[in-house]
Amino acid sequence: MDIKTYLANRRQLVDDTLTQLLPPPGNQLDRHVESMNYSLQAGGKRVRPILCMAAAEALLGRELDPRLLPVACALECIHTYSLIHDDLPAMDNDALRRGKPTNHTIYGEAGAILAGDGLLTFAFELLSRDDTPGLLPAGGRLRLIHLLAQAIGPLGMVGGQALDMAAEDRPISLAELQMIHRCKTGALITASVQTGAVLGQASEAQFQALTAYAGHLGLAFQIVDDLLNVEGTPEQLGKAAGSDAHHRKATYPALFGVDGTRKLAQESVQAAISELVGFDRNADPLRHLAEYIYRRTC
Ligand code: GRG
Repeated sequence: MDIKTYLANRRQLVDDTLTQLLPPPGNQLDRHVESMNYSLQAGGKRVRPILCMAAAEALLGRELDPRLLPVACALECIHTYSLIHDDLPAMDNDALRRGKPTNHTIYGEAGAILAGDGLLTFAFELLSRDDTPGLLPAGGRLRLIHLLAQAIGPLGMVGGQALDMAAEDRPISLAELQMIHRCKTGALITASVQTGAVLGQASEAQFQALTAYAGHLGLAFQIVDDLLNVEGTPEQLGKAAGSDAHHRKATYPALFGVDGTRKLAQESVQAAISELVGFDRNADPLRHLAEYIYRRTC
């Protein structure tokens, strides 16, 4: 399969659906909705919604059911909220994201906090909309909401961010680094695949295999992110390179060197793909996505 065409097609579907789903302009809340939309449409790769769709396709076949799209888009809303808040002066204090001024530099700090809050809450509105009868068995929506809330809450993404902030400017162990990554980045990636698995009505064994795939993939994603921070150009990254070293952050390249880190990323990708051994050709997008994440340059 041609992964580039697949990704471009899925990305377009996410972009179009997000535009349709966001509240329409035309009232006093325009500026708030504009600030949410500014970051949502700033050129993200849409990795999380695409993982959700690809996991569902691995189970249901390659004809995408459009009823899945609002759930996939909810994942992108959550991801975008996390980036807006991560960039705030009280957190990473970044002026650029995806090559564009960060949300707070345009809409102010309060506007950016509210854009993040709006996106997070809107995601759960999308997830709980019960306008697609027959998409999920009874209790399926509640399971989706529970999975995601757990992944991004105090023991997931938010907790990981808190650990990361507390670890700044002090040496940390590999175990601490792994814990931060598993919570901060890995939990939402895993939940994206699990959401697709629930939508695809996975058996327990399939759910476990897809969860294991996502665990390895999340690790590869973070390791590659660390490598890009060392080796990427500002044009590729959409922000200044080398920020991890500048903030003296513990990273994989700092612990294992660039070559050792690349090898670890490759091993994680292979481990992810090997978890899919029980799946047929319908899981090819998931296999190619793992390779794509290893080779990505932004
Ligand atoms: C503020 C609650 C809160 C959480 C923030 C995810 C996160 C937690 C912060 C982002 C910090 C960061 C750069 C982590 C590395 C991995 C990562 C999430 C990269 C950005 O994701 P991509 O590459 O971004 O999917 P695009 O721009 O393509 O959407």
